[in-house]
Parts: sequence; structure tokens; C-alpha cells
Amino acid sequence: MSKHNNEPNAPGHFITVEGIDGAGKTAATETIASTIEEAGFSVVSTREPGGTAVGEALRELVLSRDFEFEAETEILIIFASRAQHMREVILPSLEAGHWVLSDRFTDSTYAYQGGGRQIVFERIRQIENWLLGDFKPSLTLLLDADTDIGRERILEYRDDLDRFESLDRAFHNRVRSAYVKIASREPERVKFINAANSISQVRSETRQIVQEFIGKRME
Ligand code: Z5A
Repeated sequence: MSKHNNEPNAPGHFITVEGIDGAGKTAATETIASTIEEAGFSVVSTREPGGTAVGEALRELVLSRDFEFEAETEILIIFASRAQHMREVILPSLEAGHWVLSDRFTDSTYAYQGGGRQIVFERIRQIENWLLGDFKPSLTLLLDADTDIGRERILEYRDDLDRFESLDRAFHNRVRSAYVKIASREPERVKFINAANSISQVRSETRQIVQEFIGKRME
């Protein structure tokens, strides 16, 4: 987790970045953080699973190919990491007036455990309600691309695939479809970005969406 200090502070907002593996979240998160800072706000950048010492240990566990997890075990580890993240980082940072930017959050759970692992959405909603109540990101950027594109990009720079990356094409296509479903249900919160475009196009579209978001909040 990295914290950037910038003045002036205002009540913070929670922004998330989502997408299939290899969609290009790194460039998008860098652009979001710099756009928020240029507007004069401080940003806490974090990620899921992870974002805390406990969360990072759980991340290592859940991404490990040394184990086979039942879908229920997997989702509970992910929510355990999220519970810690919420209480230790996200809520205190927002209360202190920082903006919080997370690389993945609960939409990933609907996409990977709901779409991919086929846990019914209603079951996920029950755990979400218990742990988060009605807390949601104010803005989510969904980097959408064909799953073959994401896979190609990952294989270009990595040969040690984690447990999710090593799952088959059908799994990743279900993940993508679940994301599309989430975005179509919440168009105000979830903004699509065509991640098949060049990095500079993705950066420019990201910047525009975030600037509009900031502009609306400052009206
Ligand atoms: N997971 C879950 O199952 N349930 C949950 O609730 C949560 C997570 C929260 C870890 O996440 C895993 O956890 C994830 C789902 C599961 N699945 N996996 N694996 P992660 O976000 O850490 O892992 P990831 O999605 O695999 O991250 P990644 O591989 O780093 O992907 P990325 O961040 O989207 O990509 P990137 O690192 O920014 O870019 C990948 C490469 O592509 C890199 O060389 C770039 O230079 C290149 N790239 C990026 N954009 C472009 C464009 N536009 N053109 C050309 N090349 C590009």
C-alpha cells in the first residue's frame, strides 16, 4: 500500500479498477492516482486480495498452486482479506479524508467466484451484506477485453502463472461475462474502458473518466 500526501483534503472517495487477468490495470491505476493528485487530493493506493499484512498472507495462500480449494473456501479467504482491508485501511483512510484506489474489490468476487466458480450471486450478496453493508465504490473502471488478449499479455512477461491464471479459457470467459452483467446493472458506477486499445488510449480514456468524476464532485 502506498500513500501520497497532497493538500487540500476533502471527504474521500473510493475508486476501484476491475478486469480480466492481463487487462492492464497497472497503467489504469497509475493514471487514476496521478489524476486525483493533480486535482489536489491525496490517494491511498491498495489492492485485493491483500492491502494489509493479513491480506497479503491470505493472497499468497489463495493464489498458490500448491492447494486445491473448494469454491466456498476460496470465497471465504477472499472475504476474510477484504474484512481486514476494510477495517484496517479503506474505512480509516476515507475517514481521514484520503481518496482510496483499489486494484480489485467485490466486483472481482462476483466475476471470479460468481461467474468463474459459479457460486450464485445471491450467496455472495449475503456475505457482502454481512461484512460491508451497503458500502460500494463511488466509481469503478472496468477494463474490458477478449480473454485471449489478456492471456497473451500475461504470457509475454510471465511463465509462472498463479492458480487463477492457470484456469481454462471457459473459466475466464465466464469471468468476463459476469463483469459485463455487473456493468450493465450499474452503469452510473461502473465505466467501461476498451482494454484492447493501446496503453496510451487506455490512459487517456481513464484520465477523462476520472476528471469528469472529480468535476461533478466539485460543482
Ligand atoms: N481474485 C478473485 O478471484 N476474487 C476476488 O474477489 C479478488 C481477486 C479481489 C489476483 O489479482 C487474482 O485474484 C486475480 C483474480 C483473483 N486473478 N488472477 N490471476 P491480480 O489483479 O493481482 O492479478 P491479475 O489480474 O492477474 O494482474 P495482472 O496479471 O498484473 O493483470 P493486470 O494488472 O490487468 O495487467 P498489467 O500488469 O497492467 O498488464 C499486463 C501486461 O500487459 C504488461 O506487460 C503490460 O505492459 C501489458 N499491457 C497492459 N495494457 C496493455 C495494452 N493496452 N496494450 C498492450 N499491452 C498492454
